[in-house]
Amino acid sequence: MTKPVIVLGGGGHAKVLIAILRRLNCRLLGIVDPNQTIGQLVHGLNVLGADNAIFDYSNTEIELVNGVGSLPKDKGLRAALFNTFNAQGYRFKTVIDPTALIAEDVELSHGVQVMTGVIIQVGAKIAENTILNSGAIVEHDCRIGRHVHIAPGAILSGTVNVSDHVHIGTGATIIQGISIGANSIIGAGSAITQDIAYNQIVYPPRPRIESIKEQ
Ligand code: JB2
Repeated sequence: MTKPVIVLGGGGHAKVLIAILRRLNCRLLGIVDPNQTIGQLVHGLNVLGADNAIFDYSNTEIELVNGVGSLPKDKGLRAALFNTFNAQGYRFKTVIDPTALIAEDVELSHGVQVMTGVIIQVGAKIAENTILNSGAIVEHDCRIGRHVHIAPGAILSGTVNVSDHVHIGTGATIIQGISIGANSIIGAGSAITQDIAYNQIVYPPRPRIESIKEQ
């Protein structure tokens, strides 16, 4: 039987995860968030307190869901929460939206979050605490590291290698066989056709914007 769940964080990412967890009929104990008031309802769940409220439950009786998301330059908290509670023996639930299409042999480590409409093709391996956000496509034999965020609608062609702590922005496209070095940020809408080293930021071309002349 699946264990009851506590969600860390009460913001936008948590809201989407809670909707998925409800579709999966998970038993939700509440939210922990240092910036919310104990007893308040957030996304329909009771706020249990700050993160130390987790210790009211043993690591064998509950699972955690990391509802703190990540932004390109603000990825540290999500990874830190995962590492802290993982080191205390708590297990982070692997969340898979029922609409995701996942090939049979795909390997998902614990705490991976596969959001609505994601496609993961044969031979892909996704490491812990990574988010594959709504509508992302991860093609065959990709390797995705830990604490990665693949934002909505991003497309990774076959055999792409993504190292730890990478952010791949909304709608970015990575062609086959490319490697993205750890901690790098691929801007939304980028088309990546060459390897990207460690700790780089890729800025895509900006759209040109002009006012429409009055007739
Ligand atoms: O130490 C903490 C802590 N610090 C801030 N522990 C816990 N458990 N929660 C913490 N928080 C809470 O995280 C904040 O009080 C807030 O409720 C939440 C962050 O919410 P926000 O909506 O700002 O961001 P997010 O992480 O849910 O979503 C980001 O990442 C997603 C993947 C957003 O950029 C989304 O647009 C994006 N889809």
